[in-house]
Amino acid sequence: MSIRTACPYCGVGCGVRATPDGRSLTVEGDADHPANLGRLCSKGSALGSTVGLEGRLLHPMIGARRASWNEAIARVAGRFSETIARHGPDSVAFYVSGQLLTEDYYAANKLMKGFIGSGNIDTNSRLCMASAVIAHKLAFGADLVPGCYEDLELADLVVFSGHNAAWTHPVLFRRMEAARARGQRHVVIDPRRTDTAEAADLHLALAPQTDLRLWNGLLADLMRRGAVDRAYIAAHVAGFADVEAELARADQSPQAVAADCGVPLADLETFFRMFAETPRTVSLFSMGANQSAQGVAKGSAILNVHLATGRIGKPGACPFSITGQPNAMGGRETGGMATTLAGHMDFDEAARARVGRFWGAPRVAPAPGLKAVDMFDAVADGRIKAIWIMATNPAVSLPDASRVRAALEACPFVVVSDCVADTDTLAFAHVKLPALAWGEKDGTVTNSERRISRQRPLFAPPGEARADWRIIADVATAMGFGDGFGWRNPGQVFREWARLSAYENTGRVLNLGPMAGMSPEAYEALEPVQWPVTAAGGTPRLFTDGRFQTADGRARMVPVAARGPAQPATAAFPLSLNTGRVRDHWHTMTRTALAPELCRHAPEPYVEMHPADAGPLGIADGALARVQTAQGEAVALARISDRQRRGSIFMPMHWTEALAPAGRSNPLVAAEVDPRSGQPEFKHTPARVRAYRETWRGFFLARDAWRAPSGLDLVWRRIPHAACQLHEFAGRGDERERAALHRALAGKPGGDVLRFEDPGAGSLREAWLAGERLDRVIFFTAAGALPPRDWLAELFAAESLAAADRAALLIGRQPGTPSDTSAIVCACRGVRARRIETAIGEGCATLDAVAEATGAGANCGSCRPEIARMIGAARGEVRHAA
Ligand SMILES: Nc1nc2c(c(=O)[nH]1)N[C@H]1C(S)=C(S)[C@@H](COP(=O)(O)OP(=O)(O)OC[C@H]3O[C@@H](n4cnc5c(=O)[nH]c(N)nc54)[C@H](O)[C@@H]3O)O[C@H]1N2
Ligand SMILES: Nc1nc2c(c(=O)[nH]1)N[C@H]1C(S)=C(S)[C@@H](COP(=O)(O)OP(=O)(O)OC[C@H]3O[C@@H](n4cnc5c(=O)[nH]c(N)nc54)[C@H](O)[C@@H]3O)O[C@H]1N2
Ligand code: SF4
Ligand SMILES: [Mo]
Repeated sequence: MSIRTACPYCGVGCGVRATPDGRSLTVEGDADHPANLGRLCSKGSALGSTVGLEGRLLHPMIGARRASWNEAIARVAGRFSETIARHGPDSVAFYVSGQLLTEDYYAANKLMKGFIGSGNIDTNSRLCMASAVIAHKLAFGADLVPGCYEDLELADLVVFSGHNAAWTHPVLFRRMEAARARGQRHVVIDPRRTDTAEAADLHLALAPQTDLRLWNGLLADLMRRGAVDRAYIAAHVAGFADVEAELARADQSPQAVAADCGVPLADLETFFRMFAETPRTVSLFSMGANQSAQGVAKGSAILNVHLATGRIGKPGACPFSITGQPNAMGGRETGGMATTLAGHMDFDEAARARVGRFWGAPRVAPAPGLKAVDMFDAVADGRIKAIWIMATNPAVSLPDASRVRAALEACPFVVVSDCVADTDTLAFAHVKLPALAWGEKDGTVTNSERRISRQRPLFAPPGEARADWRIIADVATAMGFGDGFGWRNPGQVFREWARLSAYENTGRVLNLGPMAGMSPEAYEALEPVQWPVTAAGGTPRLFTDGRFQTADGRARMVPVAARGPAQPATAAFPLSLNTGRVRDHWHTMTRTALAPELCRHAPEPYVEMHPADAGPLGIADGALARVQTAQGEAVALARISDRQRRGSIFMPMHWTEALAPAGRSNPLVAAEVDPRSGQPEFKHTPARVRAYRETWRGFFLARDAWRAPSGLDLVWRRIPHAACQLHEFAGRGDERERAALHRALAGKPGGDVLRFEDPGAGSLREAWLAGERLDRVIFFTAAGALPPRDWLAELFAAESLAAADRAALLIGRQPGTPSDTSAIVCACRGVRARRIETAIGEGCATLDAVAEATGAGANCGSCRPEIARMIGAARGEVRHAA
């Protein structure tokens, strides 16, 4: 029987129909869910591969030993209470996550801000949405996302501002691709030519951090053309004159703007004209806007343009800050951010009194708490002495990650709630608390369009894992706050939250009032609904009447001036390091690395750079490169591509100590933040690149995951395969290092060993057998070539090794015709680039023809933009040749 639930990954919030069978699962898109109407992307489609119990944290741990829940709860409550008693409420903190459910978020916020009495609860949404939140508050009076997904289909023009939707919100992108086939046009503003840009009508590859200049220039141009909506402004907007005056301070001519943004004048003028002529315009903005030391201003500049043209609250017209995590929005609603109290209320006296009354809270936090980066600074300098981290991996994902690790190392008391047993952050935990994972959790999430959906349990709780809200309530009770935390199920938490949203609500748009009286059965059966919820149901679009949540009902335009990045490039660090996401991985890979099919598209850490930057450095495509900043160094595979803007390099954020210790991006990223939102400038850190120049390299295949042997200077990357783990390595040492590595990997002798050594070439091939099965393989070489890994990886699936394979192992060459080792483009069907190129060469000229011939792109469609690019490239070549 299938159960309707919601995908745990991105903020699209797709509905999933899941059919559990024991501990396994088949999934399909929920055709009745309004977010996806049956579609799923590569990550959603692979959910079934991620729900096994291997690697799960299933019991509480104190230090290295297993503990009972009673003991673990008592320890956490005791240490928090003692710390508060001795050093005050602000000496403790919670760092939480947009991957918690609304019920969890509500409970955590209530405990910290109502009962402990500190504002020190912040969420990883600080790294993600904080700038947009402030921009919304400034413009609309509250953190309100005006539009809905339907607007993305009704729009005639969609502007993607720092948003690689093709990879990060694939199902929404599918919906917009369909609209594009009906005539919708796309403009992408991004320094990189992403797959989103590749597919667009116009790509403005602007210089990093010049968005403000661009959006201000657009507004000035709209004013010059008389394309602003004077009637709308007169009726509904304040601050227009101030913005006009601010714009007049700089040269807003298209020539000057194009020069400063580093884009061709003709393209800029095309964009300005398209925007002016298209009333139904949606401007999507994401991390390229938010993750900036001027993130709030970037958001304001976009909102200004929409307010000045009255393109808001209308079908197909709105500014649209898209959320990243499945429940980033839920955290913003309940008060997961240190800067809001709860339910879109701030820390003014009236709100504090109201929330205090509602909660029956003894000591409501008097003021906002520390924002994420400041919070970890306070951990580092000892102001915070106990921290509880839930559902996030800050040792990987915060900027200047080495500093964050040092802070956690020095912190007297670190508690981590997670569902897996081994994350970079758990390594610092004094107490580890096992949380329920997706598929076990029960509650609600809110997606990018304010739509509340149920995540429903598919499996019984494994081991001793507990729901996050319940762990929080248990700790609160042990701290003596039992009265406020006596819930028995998530429905009770939700109803209390809905009641708070409606409590003394005389103008807060965020209102779930009618849901407060829901029966348990109605909560169980809840259909997706968009807040605000009225007796008539949900609300797709806000501000349709031109009234905003300000005292006078008018929206505010906010003057913003263009400026450069927080840290300009220098002679020592001339490049701009940009970081972000790949198509098939989710953040710190604790879940997507469980699905081998999601590890094929981008198997290991890379740094993408323009040929003109790589050439003079002697860095070839596929070579290892060292990326250095003032904060640290990483080593990653160089990808040389003109899709990268000259002077700017890109690294994915995903790799961790567990998977690729040298390939982590965040030890490089400077902790510069937007002064108002506290959001880090993840998209720009001055950097340089050097060739790594390894003296030897190799790989190691084993049935289990291995960490890099300690004490060796290695670049080590683990790549999960279906039947084994591939570990790639390279080093710069001599034969003694090679011998030490060999000793570390060879382990105890025993079983059959196949071995070939060529000391002259510094080469070694060795395979260990356990019975008839292949158990481990090591290959390394100082000079020669290495064989295809996929061939060897597949040998691990065999029950017994054939004689031909044994011989081939020793020769180090795959028998028969060499297999295709080009990159996998289609994760669902495992189709490689070469196969697709061949099909295109044989006459497949459309996406459908390629899908028909190869299967690529026929399932989730996440790879369709890339295949379209390949078709385009092939066409270009033909034209070139002719
Ligand atoms: N596959 C996948 N999807 C995800 C996630 C994931 O981990 N994996 N995570 C989810 C989460 S939490 C989030 S927040 C979203 C993020 O979704 P996106 O915001 O789409 O993702 P990013 O890759 O972080 O950054 C977007 C783009 O900003 C561009 N950019 C960099 N600097 C600038 C600049 O100065 N100006 C402009 N205009 N653009 C710039 C980058 O080149 C990049 O292409 O994705 C969500 N979806
Ligand atoms: N360089 C760079 N860094 C970035 C970004 C970037 O663009 N560039 N983007 C930033 C952004 S936008 C984001 S959102 C962050 C994301 O960064 P993180 O939040 O650190 O990344 P995740 O891997 O999603 O971490 C979630 C953790 O929670 C666990 N978990 C999952 N579900 C549950 C649950 O229900 N309960 C509990 N208790 N645990 C659970 C997972 O196993 C995992 O360990 O990264 C930020 N860091
Ligand atoms: S787009 Fe993909 S990752 Fe995002 S919610 Fe839908 S299926 Fe999940
Ligand atoms: Mo995010």
